[in-house]
Amino acid sequence: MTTYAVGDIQGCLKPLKCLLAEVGFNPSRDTLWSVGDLVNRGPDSLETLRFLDSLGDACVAVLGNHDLHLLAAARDASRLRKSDTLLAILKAPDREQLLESLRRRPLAHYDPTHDIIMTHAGIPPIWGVKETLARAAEVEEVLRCDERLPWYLDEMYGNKPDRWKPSLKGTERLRVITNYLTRMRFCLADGTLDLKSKEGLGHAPKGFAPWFSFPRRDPETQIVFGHWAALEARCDTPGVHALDSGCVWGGNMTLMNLETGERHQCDCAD
Ligand SMILES: [Mn+2]
Repeated sequence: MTTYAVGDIQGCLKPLKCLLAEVGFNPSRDTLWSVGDLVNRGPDSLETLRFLDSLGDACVAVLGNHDLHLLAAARDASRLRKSDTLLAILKAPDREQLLESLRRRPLAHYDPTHDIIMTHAGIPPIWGVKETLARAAEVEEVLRCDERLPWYLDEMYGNKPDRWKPSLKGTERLRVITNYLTRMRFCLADGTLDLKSKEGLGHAPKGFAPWFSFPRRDPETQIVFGHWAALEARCDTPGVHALDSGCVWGGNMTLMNLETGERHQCDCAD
């Protein structure tokens, strides 16, 4: 009965399986959390989705920006970029099944037993756990709605608005929630986002700081996140666990035992 969390997989199925074998992961007993970005850029995105689906309830994955991009590319293939490695999924005989399962995954997952919350990019300093889950649920509802999903996938891209306000409505509201939970790195104390810089801690735009450097609304609750490969899975803020060690960029994949905090890394090439 162990819960493990893994960093961004991005289609790197081999190192994932290597880590699961190393810890003796058993889906009938253990649970695997994934911080999202299950697919893209790596070699085995299709098989990664099939594998995670095969784990059923033993896998809890939140959506990352690449997962949302896959949903958008499935609706309109002209959105595919040169660097995307999503075609095999789009051509797969089971694509509808895989996409259905993906769009039902959450943007935030909270486990009260462990008092740990997981999102792909993190939690802005202006939100506690309760608000994060409520805002995530607004986007999740749209992703699961046949009528509204195509509309939102058309409207989702963009960096504006760059700050949450409770009065936001429609596209602006959903987009800023999505950006906080799936794309954030640097922000201001009031939640204003900078979505341009992708570098490490030393490269904060003037006046900005990493989202986890601000006081937290729920300091007791631990946070698990990925997305920021330049951190190399290191974060000095107590209770905040960075798990993306840039496997798809030639780095390691990181798996963490959420009960003991023990970390395992695998760099086996695909
Ligand atoms: Mn990401």
